[in-house]
Amino acid sequence: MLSWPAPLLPTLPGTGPVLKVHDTSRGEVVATSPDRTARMYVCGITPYDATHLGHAATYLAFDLINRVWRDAGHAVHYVQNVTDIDDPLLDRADRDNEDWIVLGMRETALFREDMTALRVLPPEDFVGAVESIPRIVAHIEDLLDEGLAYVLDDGTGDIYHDVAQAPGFGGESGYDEATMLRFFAERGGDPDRAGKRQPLDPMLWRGERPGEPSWPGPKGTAGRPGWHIECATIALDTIGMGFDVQGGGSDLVFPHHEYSAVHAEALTATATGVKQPFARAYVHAAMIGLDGEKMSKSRGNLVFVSRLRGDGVDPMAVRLALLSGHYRTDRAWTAGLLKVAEERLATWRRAVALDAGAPAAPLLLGLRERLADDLDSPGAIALVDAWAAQSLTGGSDTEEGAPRIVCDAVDALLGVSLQDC
Ligand code: 5CA
Ligand code: ZN
Repeated sequence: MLSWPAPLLPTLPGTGPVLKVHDTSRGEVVATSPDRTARMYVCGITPYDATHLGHAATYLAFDLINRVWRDAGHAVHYVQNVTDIDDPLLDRADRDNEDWIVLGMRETALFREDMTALRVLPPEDFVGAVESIPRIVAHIEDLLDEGLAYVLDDGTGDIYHDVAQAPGFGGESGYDEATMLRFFAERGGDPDRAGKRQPLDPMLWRGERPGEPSWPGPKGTAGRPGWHIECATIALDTIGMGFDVQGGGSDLVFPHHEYSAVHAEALTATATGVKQPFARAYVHAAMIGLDGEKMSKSRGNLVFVSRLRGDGVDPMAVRLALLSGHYRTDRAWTAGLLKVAEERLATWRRAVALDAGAPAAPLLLGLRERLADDLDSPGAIALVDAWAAQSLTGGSDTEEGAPRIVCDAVDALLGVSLQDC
């Protein structure tokens, strides 16, 4: 589907260092080692409601990865999906007596607008689940042919992946079975369903149900795709196996990213005989909360990006507020956070409007170093604060033209446009 327009990305003098990020599967910060073109897949929205600040924070974290890689001289093949068919979409459309397709299209359009306003670099491939169904079906047929998937024997036509035959299962999350069972039950799985070979087998295909949309399915059946095979298929179709970063919020560590990896690894081993990891690193952004709870559509405790925009809040202040916390720290959204960000933005803008300021080169070095070190955005912001304070105070150690370079650096690396500089 249509992506969104790219913001201008200023070119900076020199190049940045190698990016290190935290990989969930190894449980440590690791150096990324992309080819000339880095490859990243980030799990996209389920468009049944507007983009809230939790979604935004997650996409901003991966936007920093994109920016740091580009600054290090890489091209970036960035892919994001849209889960434009799934239970929540149908439930919401039903509740509001609305067409689920129109609901999905409207919320996806609003998401594009929010991402554009937040200056998030767009994915090269922005791919919907529905448009991917023929390829998802082909993949499920491959798994059935190899005896790695099975049709449930209860007349529903539902198809499951037999995880007992998936040797890499558990490798992404590192969770033990009890933890997997708990998250599986909490996050849309069906451990207790009768007729499954193992409680942790995930659904690949849901057979046609009355009143639900359906498409031609594996082996001449009808129905709709499961969630994990959607992301496995879209990633395989666009950037293939062994890509550099698989991303999403920490709520996707299990089951979603575990199963996407297991599906893709089984498919590739079947097709090529070679066992290959799905991604080189699994990167997870922490949860944004409000009033002590995770911000989520199902809890209804949401602050929407579009609502803040509608209230006249500068999207660059929203961006700065979200980046003022580290992406791996669960944190709360507060009005105070936004106020601090608005003040900071005003200070930075005053500083970059000067003709001369504190030297730019040490700041650029510091910014690059902080962001390449597991996306230390709070550390990077503190450096710009110090530079702005020093520049606004004046003094002898000022450099003609430094504010211009800092303006570009803050734009290119943090994605914060300071305008008119
Ligand atoms: N469509 C699936 C992924 S394939 C999905 O999880 N959609 S979503 O709309 O629920 O979430 C979109 C992205 O935002 C996911 O990466 C999710 O992990 C992340 N996310 C959801 N809630 C929060 C939150 N409160 N804080 C941070 N990130 C969040
Ligand atoms: Zn996904």
